[in-house]
Amino acid sequence: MNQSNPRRPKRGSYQPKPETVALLKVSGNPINGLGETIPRRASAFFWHPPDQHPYGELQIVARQSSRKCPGAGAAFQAAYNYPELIPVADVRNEAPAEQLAAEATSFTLSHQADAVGITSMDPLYVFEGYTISEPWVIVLALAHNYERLKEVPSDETNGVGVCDVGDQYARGTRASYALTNWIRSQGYNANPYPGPMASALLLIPPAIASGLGELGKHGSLISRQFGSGVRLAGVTTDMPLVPTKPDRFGADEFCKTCQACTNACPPRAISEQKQMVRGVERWYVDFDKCIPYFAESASCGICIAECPWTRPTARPKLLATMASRR
Ligand code: B12
Ligand code: SF4
Ligand code: SF4
Repeated sequence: MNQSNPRRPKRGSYQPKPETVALLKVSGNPINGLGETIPRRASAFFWHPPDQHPYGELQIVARQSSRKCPGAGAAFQAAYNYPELIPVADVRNEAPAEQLAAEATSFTLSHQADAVGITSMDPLYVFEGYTISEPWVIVLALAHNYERLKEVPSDETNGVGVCDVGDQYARGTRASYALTNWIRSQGYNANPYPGPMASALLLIPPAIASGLGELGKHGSLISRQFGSGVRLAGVTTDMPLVPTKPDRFGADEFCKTCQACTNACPPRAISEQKQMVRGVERWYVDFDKCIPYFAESASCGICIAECPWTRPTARPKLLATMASRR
C-alpha cells in the first residue's frame, strides 16, 4: 500500500459512514449473478439511469463526491460533451473486410485512442433490457497518465487522480464519436458507447475477446501496453470487419500469487479466489464492500493504480518474467 498518500485509509481502518450504508438497500452480488452457474446477460444497475435500479441515491452521492474535487467538474463535463452524429452516407465503401478493419483501426489510432481491438458481437456483451443490432464491436483503449492516476483517491484537497479519470473518459468520448462518424461516412451504421454512464454495452468482455488484455483479480482489464491504468470505450457497427486475436501474456497467472490490490483496497472488497459468476469461474469484486468506499472517495481507483502492471517501469520486467514461465 502507498502509505505516503495521506488520502488513503490505513489497511483495515476504513469504516463506511452510516448514511452511506443506509443507501445500500439490497446486496449487489446476487444482481451480478454471484454463485449462478448458468451464463446470462449482466443486469443493468450502477451507472444506469438512477431511477432504474436500487442504488440511484448512492450513485448521486458517488457523483457528488467526485465532482467536489478540484477540476473534476470540468473534466467530466468534457466527457459528457458528446459531438453530433452524422447520418449514414448513401454510398458504401465496398472495400474488403481486411481493408476496412485496417482503415478503421488506423483512423481510431490517429483520433486519440491508444489501442484498438475488434470482435464479433456476443449477446452476453449487452446488458439485460437493452438491444444492440450491429454484429461487430470495436473496443478503444485510452491509457491513464500513471503519475496522475497514482494520486487516487481524490478529495477536496487533491483532484489529480479523478481528473485523469474524467480526462480519459473525455478522450473516449471524442475518439468513439469520431470513429462512429467516420464509419457512417463510409455508408455503414455505427453507434458509440463511451461512458461514463454504463449504457447498453458491457466493455470488459469484448475488450478481452478482442485482445486488449486479461481480467485481473481486481475485476478490471490488465493490458500488455498500459497495465490496469486504462479506460475503455466501444463502437458497434455493421461494417464488415475482421476480429483481432485474444492476448494472453500471463496477467491471470500472475494474479494467482500477487496481492497488491487485495492489500491496498481499503474495504477489502477484492476476493482472493476466483468465483462462479453467471456461469463463468473468474475473479470477482464484492460490490457491497467496494461501493461504500467508492461512493465516499471520488470513485476510488486504488486497485488499478496499485496494480504492478500499471507502473511503466515494472511492466517490461513483468512481461519478461511471465514470458519466461510459459
Ligand atoms: C457499473 C460499473 C462499476 C460499478 C460496479 C462494478 C461491479 N463489478 O459490480 C462500480 C461503481 C463499483 C465500479 C467501480 C470501478 N470501476 Co467500473 N464500471 C462499471 C460499468 C459502467 C458497468 C460494469 C457493470 O455493470 N458491472 C457489473 C457486473 C457486470 O460486474 P461483474 O459481473 O463483476 O463483471 C465485471 C468484470 O468481471 C467484467 N466482466 C463482466 N462479464 C464478464 C464475463 C467474463 C467471461 C469475464 C472474463 C469478465 C467479465 O466486467 C465487469 C466490470 O464491472 C463499466 C463500463 C461498462 N459499460 O462496461 C465500468 C468499468 C468496468 N469500470 C472501470 C473502472 C476502472 C472502475 C474502478 C477502478 C473505478 C475507477 N476509479 O476507475 C472501480 C473498480 C472496482 C470494481 N468493483 O470493479 C473501467 C474498467 C477499465 C479496465 N481497465 O478494465 C470500466 C470499463 C469503465 C471504462 N469505460 O473504462 N464500476
Ligand atoms: S475501487 Fe473498489 S475494489 Fe478498487 S480499491 Fe477502491 S474500493 Fe477496492
Ligand atoms: S494488483 Fe496483483 S493481483 Fe491485483 S490485479 Fe494487479 S497483478 Fe492481479
